[in-house]
Amino acid sequence: MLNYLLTETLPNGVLRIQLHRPEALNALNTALLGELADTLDAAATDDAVRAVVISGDSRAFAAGADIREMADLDMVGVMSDPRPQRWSRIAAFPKPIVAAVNGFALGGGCELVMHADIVIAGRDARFGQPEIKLGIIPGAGGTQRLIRAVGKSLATQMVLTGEPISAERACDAGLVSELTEPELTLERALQVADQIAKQAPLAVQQAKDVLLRSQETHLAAGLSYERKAFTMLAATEDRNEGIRAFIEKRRPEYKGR
Ligand code: DAK
Repeated sequence: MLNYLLTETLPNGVLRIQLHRPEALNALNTALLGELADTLDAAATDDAVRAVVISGDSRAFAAGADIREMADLDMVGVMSDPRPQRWSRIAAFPKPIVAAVNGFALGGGCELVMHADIVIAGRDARFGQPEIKLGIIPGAGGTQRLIRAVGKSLATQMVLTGEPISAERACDAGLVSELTEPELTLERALQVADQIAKQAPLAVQQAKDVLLRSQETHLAAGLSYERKAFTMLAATEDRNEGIRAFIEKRRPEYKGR
């Protein structure tokens, strides 16, 4: 049973996940993070799911890790904290995730945004890593992924001052791919996910994998990785179907094979 998430798999293959802990601005407590990791693990092997949309509500995507929960952890507690493992499972999810962000995306909330592959944000969204104001630093990839998303100077300013940036700034910097009016954020994210869900699933997963690889490797290794993935896809039925459908001027029917 899920206590902190609302989920629904739509007929088009899009799994909608809404973070639902409104009394704490969707702060990511350990239980919520566990539910999210479990839900994504199950979706990874569910052929009915081809893309995922994660949203919060109008006030917050997520205001970070649960600060009250963190208060009780000493160093030994942090060392045996189950949360890093849950974050790793979220990061390993092989299908595309679109984040629909309104309101606050702070700390772990901003880090969850950066675990998404595409970010659609309402003009009211605010992105920040305020951990420094609590005497800590980002703990779920915020230093490493933010610098790759927005560049060194802005990432350093955000992490060292803790001050959030506007949705517009986040879009200009590359953290967000599209801005919308706040009431349309989810709808637009669902549209983007629907477009992805219509593509050949194996090609989509390979593309995600290769794109992410670019953040971890140098160009020659990345290009070699891309070539191998491209070659492997030549063995799929969907690749033949996609090309045949183009030539026959019809819509492809992908089977994920
Ligand atoms: N944790 C727990 N409760 C939170 C919360 C949070 N992060 N953020 C908000 N809330 C709760 C508030 O306490 C309040 O609860 P009540 O007092 O009503 O019971 C309710 O949500 C509404 O919040 P406010 O009354 O504060 O609402 P405002 O509109 O006045 O202010 C705000 C909104 C977002 C500016 C403010 O709530 C705020 O500053 N929140 C804290 C933001 C923050 O500092 N976030 C970073 C947390 S540290 C790790 C991985 C990751 C992390 C750590 C470890 N490992 C893998 C080990 C991540 C760390 C963080 O994210």
